[in-house]
Amino acid sequence: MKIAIVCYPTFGGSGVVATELGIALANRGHEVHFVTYRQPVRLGLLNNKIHFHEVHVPEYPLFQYQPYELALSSKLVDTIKLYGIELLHVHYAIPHAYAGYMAKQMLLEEHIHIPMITTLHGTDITLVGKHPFYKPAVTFSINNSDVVTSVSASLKQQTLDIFDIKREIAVIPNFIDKSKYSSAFTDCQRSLMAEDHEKIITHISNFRKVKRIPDVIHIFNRVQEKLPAKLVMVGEGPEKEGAELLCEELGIADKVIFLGNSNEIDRILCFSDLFVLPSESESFGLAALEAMINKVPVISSNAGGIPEVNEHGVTGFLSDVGNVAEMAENAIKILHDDTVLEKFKENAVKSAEKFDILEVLPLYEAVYEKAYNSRFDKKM
Ligand code: GMT
Repeated sequence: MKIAIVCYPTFGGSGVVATELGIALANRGHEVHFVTYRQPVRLGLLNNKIHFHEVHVPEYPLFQYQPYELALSSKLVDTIKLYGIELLHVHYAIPHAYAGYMAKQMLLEEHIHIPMITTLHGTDITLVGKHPFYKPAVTFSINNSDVVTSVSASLKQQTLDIFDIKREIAVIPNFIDKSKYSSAFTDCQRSLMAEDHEKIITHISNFRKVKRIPDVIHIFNRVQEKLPAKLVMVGEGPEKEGAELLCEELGIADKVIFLGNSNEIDRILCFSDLFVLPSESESFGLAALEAMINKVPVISSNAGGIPEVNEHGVTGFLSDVGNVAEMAENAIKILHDDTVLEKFKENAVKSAEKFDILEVLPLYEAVYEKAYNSRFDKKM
């Protein structure tokens, strides 16, 4: 099948999922066309099965805001016609589902029926999408998608609670590719980050408020009072500077390493002992799943879809949002004894394997087929 994928090309989870999905689809023989404003960060070499089409938004002084949706829907129309694309999969409702719907309508004028799958990722619903300024447009584009999927049962429920949804929502969880990890690294180069006797705690995110970055620092601060440890902070975002200051204030700056954005997540997770994700809201927590497949247990909040990924007492521990004292205690519970740590590591990887791409890809292929076969129906 020829599939166009629209996503954010950045380090955020939705872009990562869309990119990895596209690569997996191409490996299965589909022809995949990414349509976005920059080549997605996780997308490596392009080939005859993976194409990238850049959306250009020319600056025009009259516009205070450049019309990206307009440029995207025009680019979609052109790409779909030029390459004979059969199906459109948009990741993140805003503004991709809206632009996709406009492209669909323009193509219909030319008797081209292109089914659209919309995948909801989280903040497009729980933070941005529910804002009254966007809500009518988001509701409209969800209800006018041919198939809607959400990355967790929790996100599905939140979508139904917040919006007036008249469509079925299929839950298709995020995934990892376990074959990539079985032989990943023989030497993690742990010594570059910490002394042998120190434990390594890692946090990876886009450093937005919703990630509760100060909680990560406070949890680490409590842990390092009890056992020798380093904290590795990966990512960039508005909360980073405050986090650096907080480390100074707490006198732990020499134990915290801020790495910025990285394309070497697996290498970093390879030398990590524990992953911390205390988010205020999290539809799934792909970062936690990526940690788990790299044998890293997770200390997290119990927000949103995290409990669908991190199993309490098995792959790590869950606590109420903001309960840093309990999160620190649980972290110490895991880290203080190497036998306990080893058990949690084994459980983490075993549990993550349930989200292997081989299990999840057929779910997407099934909804693609359903959408494609009913493309002439008025409303599926
Ligand atoms: O976590 C973010 O802020 C980025 C955001 C995105 O849309 O890229 O991530 C969301 O989608 C990911 C992939 O489906 C999920 O794993 C994250 O949990 C979700 N983030 C939130 O719900 C806050």
